[in-house]
Amino acid sequence: MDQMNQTVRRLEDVVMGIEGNGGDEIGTLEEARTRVESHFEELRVRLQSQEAAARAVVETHARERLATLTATQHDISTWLAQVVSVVVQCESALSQDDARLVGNGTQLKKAIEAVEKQHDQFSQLSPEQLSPDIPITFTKDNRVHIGPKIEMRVVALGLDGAGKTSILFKLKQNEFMSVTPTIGFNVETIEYKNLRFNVWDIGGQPKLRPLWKHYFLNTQAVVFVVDSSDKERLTEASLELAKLVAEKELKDAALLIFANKQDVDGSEGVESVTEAVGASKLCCSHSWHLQGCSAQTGAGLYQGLDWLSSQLVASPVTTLN
Ligand SMILES: Nc1nc2c(ncn2[C@@H]2O[C@H](COP(=O)(O)OP(=O)(O)O)[C@@H](O)[C@H]2O)c(=O)[nH]1
Ligand SMILES: [Mg+2]
Repeated sequence: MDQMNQTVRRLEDVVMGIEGNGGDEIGTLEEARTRVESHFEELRVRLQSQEAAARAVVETHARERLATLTATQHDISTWLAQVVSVVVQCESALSQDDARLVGNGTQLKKAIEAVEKQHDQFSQLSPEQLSPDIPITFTKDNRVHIGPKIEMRVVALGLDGAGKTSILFKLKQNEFMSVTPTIGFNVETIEYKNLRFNVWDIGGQPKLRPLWKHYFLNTQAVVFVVDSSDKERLTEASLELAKLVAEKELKDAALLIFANKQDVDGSEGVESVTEAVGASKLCCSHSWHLQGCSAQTGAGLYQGLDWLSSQLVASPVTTLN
C-alpha cells in the first residue's frame, strides 16, 4: 500500500507538473504552448521579412526594366526624328545642282551612316528584352531570383584521381577526355535547365587540401567525388569527408556524393560505397545524396544535378527555353 500511495502521489505531482498548480507555478503544458507559439511567431516574422525582401527585389527589377524601356523608347523616337531629317536632306539634295550635291555629299553620307549604326543597335534587342515576362524562381531559403537562370555556387572536392575534373568536363562538353591532374583549380560554368552551376574544381592532391576551406564561403553545395574502383582509398576518402562535414562554412551546404567510375569492372556499388565512406553517419547533419556515376559514360551525372537543384530551388525546376 505504501508503495502504491507513493506512486499515486508521484502521479499527482506529474499531473500538477503538466497542468500547473493553478497559481504562480505554470505547468509544462503551458510552457510547451508558449514555445510552440513563439516558434511560429518567429517563423511568421522571418517569413514577413523574407516576403518584404522578395517584393523589393521584384519592385526594383520592374522599376529598372521600365526605366530602361522608357530610355530605349526615347532613344528610338530621337532616332526616328533623325531619320526624318536625313530623308528631308536627301530629298532636298535631289533638287540641288550637281556642284552643291558633290559638296554636301560627304556630310549626307555621314548622317546616313550615323542613323544606320543606331538602327543596328535597336534591331539587336534580345528576346528577353522584348518579353514582358518576369521569370521568378524561389530558392529553398525563400529568396526570389529573377532571370532565366538561377546561379549556384558549387565546390567539387575529393581525393586526387577521383574524377572531379573528368565529371566537370563531361558535363561541360559532353565528352570524356583524358585530363591532366588539376593544379590549383578549374572554374567551370555548367548550365542545366534553369540553373547555372558555377563549379570550383579544387585540386585533390594532399598538399592542396588545406586550401579547400578558402573556397567554402557562400558555397551552396559540395560535390564530393569518390573513386568507387579504388577500394584501398575509400577509408582515406571517408576521413576527408568527415573533415568537410565538420566545416562551419559548409553547415548549410547540400552534399552530393558521386560514387564515380561505376563503369570500371569490379568497382564498388552505391551501397557499399555509402557503407565504406560512412555516409549515413557522417552526413546526417546535412542534406545529402549519394549518386552512382561514370564520368566516362556520363551515367548518373544529370541525376546528381537534378538532386542538387531540388535542394536549392523551392519551385520545380523548369525549362524556360
Ligand atoms: N574508367 C573511368 N575512368 C575515369 C572516370 N572518371 C575519371 N577517370 C579517370 O581517372 C583519372 C583521374 O581523373 P581526374 O578527373 O583527373 O580526377 P581528379 O583528380 O579528381 O580531377 C583520369 O585518368 C581519368 O581519365 C570514370 O568514370 N571511369
Ligand atoms: Mg582534377
